[in-house]
Amino acid sequence: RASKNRTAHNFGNTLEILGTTYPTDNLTNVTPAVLEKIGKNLHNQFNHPLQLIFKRIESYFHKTFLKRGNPLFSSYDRLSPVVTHEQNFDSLLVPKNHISRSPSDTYYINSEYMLRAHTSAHQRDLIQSGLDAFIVVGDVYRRDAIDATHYPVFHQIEGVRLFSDFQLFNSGSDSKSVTLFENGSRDEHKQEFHTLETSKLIELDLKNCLEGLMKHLFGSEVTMRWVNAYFPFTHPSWELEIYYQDEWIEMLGCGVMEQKLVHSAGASDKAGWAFGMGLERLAMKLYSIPDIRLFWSTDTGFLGQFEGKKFNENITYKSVSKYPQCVNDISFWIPDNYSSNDFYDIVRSIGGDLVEQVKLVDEFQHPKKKRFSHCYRIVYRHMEKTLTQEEVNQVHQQIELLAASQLGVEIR
Ligand code: FA5
Ligand code: MG
Repeated sequence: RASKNRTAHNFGNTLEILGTTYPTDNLTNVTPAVLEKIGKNLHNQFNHPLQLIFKRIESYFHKTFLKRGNPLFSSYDRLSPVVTHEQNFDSLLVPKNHISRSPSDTYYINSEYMLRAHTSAHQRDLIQSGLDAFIVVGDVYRRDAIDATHYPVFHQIEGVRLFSDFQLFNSGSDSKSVTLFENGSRDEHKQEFHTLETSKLIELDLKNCLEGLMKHLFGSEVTMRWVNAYFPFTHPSWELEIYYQDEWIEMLGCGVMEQKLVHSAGASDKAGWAFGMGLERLAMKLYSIPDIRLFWSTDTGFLGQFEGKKFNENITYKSVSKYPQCVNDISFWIPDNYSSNDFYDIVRSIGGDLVEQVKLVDEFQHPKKKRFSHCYRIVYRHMEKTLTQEEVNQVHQQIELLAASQLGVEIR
C-alpha cells in the first residue's frame, strides 16, 4: 500500500482514471485513497442519502420552473470529475495566483488535468453548448483537514440561469427604456456592464429561487439570512445561511454571473445567476447523520435506514452507539515547504475511514537548531466495531514510516 501511493508521484509514470490514461508529472498529487472514490457516484446510487437529497432538489427545480409544460432546468449528473485546470480555474476568471490553485489545496492529475474542486468547473462549457438553465450534480475533490465534517471528496449541486432582456424585464416591444447592459462602473451593487435594473432583478430572482429551495427542504418556517461574499466568477455574491438546531450553517455560495464569463461562453446577449451548494452538509442536517465518513459506508446498518424511502419523506438516521476511540499522537521535525495537507493525505491513504480526526496539537521551534516540530493527535474509531490497540498501533506505525519516507519528516 505504501509503495503504491508513491506511483502517483513518479515522474514519467501514468495513471488510469475512468478508462483514460494520464501521464503523471511533478504536479501530480492524487493519492490511491482518493482515486479509489472516482466513479462511485454516490449521488446516483439508488436510495443513498445523497441521491435522495439530489432528487429532492431536482424535483423542486423541475416542478417550480416550467417552460411550456416542460422543466426549464435540465439536469446533469454524469459529467466526469476529471477537468482541465482551465475549466476549473481560468474559465471562471480565477486569478493565476489564487490560493485555491495551490497544490496543497487541490488534487492535480498532471500539469493539464485535475479533479474538479467545484461543480462550477462546468458552467462555461454547458452555456457554450446552448443551455440557459441547468443544474449539475457531482463529486468534488479538495485537500483539507480531517474531522467529522471534512472529507477529501464531497458532492455539490450547481445551478445556472440566464435571461434575455425580454425574459428579465418581461417587456413589451415598446419598452426600450430598460436595457440589460451599459458601459458603466462597478460598485457593490453591480458590474460595469450591467444596468442597476439588470443586477437587482437577477438578484431578486436568484434569492427567490434559493429561499424557495430552502423552504422545500427544511419547511416553510425555516430561518435564513443572506451574507455578502466574494467569488471571482460572480458579482455581487452572497452566501445563504440557515438557522437549524441552534446554529447558523452556510448552505451555498451564489451571485450574479460575471458578464465576461457569460460572454466567453458565447451568450453575450444574456445575463444571469449561478449558485453552488454542498450536499453532505445538507444531508447531515436533514437526516441527522453525525459523521461525513458514513456516506461512504457500505454497511447495511447505515444504508438500510434509507432503503425503500422516497426522496420527499422525512428520515432521521439513528446512530448505532459509537464504538470507543483510540487516540495516538505523532511528533516530528518538519522539512522546509512541508504542508499539513500532505500529512493528512498519508493518514487517509493508510488509515482510511478508521481515522475520525487529525488535530495539530502542538507546534514549536527548536531554540538553537531553528527547526520546527509538529505534534498531531490522531483519533481512530471504526464505525462498525471496536478497534484493538494492536490494530491501531500497526496503522499508526505505517503512517510514521510513510511520513518519514515521503515527506522527509524526522520522527521524534
Ligand atoms: C464554491 O465551491 C463555489 N463554486 C460556489 C459558487 C457557485 C459560488 C456558483 C457562486 C456561483 P465554496 O467553496 O464556498 O464555493 O463551496 C460551496 C458550498 O459547498 C458550501 O457552501 C458548502 O455547502 C459546500 N462545501 C464547501 N466545502 C465543503 C467541505 N469541505 N465539506 C462539505 N461541504 C463543503
Ligand atoms: Mg464557502
